[in-house]
Amino acid sequence: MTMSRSLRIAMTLGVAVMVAACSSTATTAPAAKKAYKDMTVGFIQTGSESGWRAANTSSFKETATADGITLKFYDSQNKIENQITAFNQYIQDPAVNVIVLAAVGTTGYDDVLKAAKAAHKVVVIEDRRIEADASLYYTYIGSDFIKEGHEGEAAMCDLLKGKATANVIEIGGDQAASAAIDRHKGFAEALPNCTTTAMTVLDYQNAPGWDPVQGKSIMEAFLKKYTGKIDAVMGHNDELSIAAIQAIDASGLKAGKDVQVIGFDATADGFKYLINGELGADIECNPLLAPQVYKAALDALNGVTGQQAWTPSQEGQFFAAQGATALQAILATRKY
Ligand code: GYE
Repeated sequence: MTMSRSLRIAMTLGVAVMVAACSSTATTAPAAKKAYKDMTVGFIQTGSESGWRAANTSSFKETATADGITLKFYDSQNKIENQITAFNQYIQDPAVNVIVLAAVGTTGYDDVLKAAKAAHKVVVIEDRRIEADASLYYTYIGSDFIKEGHEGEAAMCDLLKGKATANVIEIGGDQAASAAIDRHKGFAEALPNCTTTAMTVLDYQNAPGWDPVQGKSIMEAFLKKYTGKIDAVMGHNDELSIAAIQAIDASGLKAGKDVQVIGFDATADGFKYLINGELGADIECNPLLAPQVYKAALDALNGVTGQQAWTPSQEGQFFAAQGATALQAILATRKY
């Protein structure tokens, strides 16, 4: 029995239409949701310049182990050029699907950020802000250093109560770092807020790489240059404040009595000097950022959009005036 040619054509067309119909409505199975075990993170750390940095590094290593994340760690020795090298390394690495940057500086990252984006690598900025278009990375999780500067000024104002005028020395962190740039800016812009003491920043110098040894030499030089004129010191982190305290004590003055000192980070070492009264105030900066950073990276891998450009860290302040017992009790609860 022979089937008419037109009938065969009609049936073939019919089948084709059905197949097409099936394939168009057959939605492609949604990509399986990624989990932490699917993340390989290239983490570009600044270096190992402070107690805060050590706590930040531990947060990333310990959380990666706990969550089953593969972590490739890079210590940039506080050099921006090393961070660019690491970026290119991770961009070339097919296993790496997430790059996390703790930035040594604020600029110079645009090209590698664009290259990472073109290579479909998720990039999350942690700890320090950078000057790059937010479209070049998924999100930034880190502290409001300007606000910390404001809090430092308020703490210093309180410590200097009773003095009509006061000269402040500022020992800065690395001049390229947003943490140093913004703490300096925040402190300076808040000075007029102190109505009880007219505070003046007598002099300011940065310690390259946040090096406390250089911080101590800077303070020693200022103590010679401004003998009898220094009322207070603002160190940009605990190590630099402690270095200043050591130089003050070595000069025959007493930190916490003749010269008021404040710091930033509130690490265990900072608490030690709060407890002995030589450090008058310590503005906390939270290093335990890994859980938030990894969560954001996983969201990015799973195509979550509408994320905030910046998630400021939650932080507090601590004062010698709280007393040794209370500070000891707080210190006992802290991880770093
Ligand atoms: O204050 C300092 C570290 O970026 C918040 O960097 C961080 C700073 C911190 O070297 O101790």
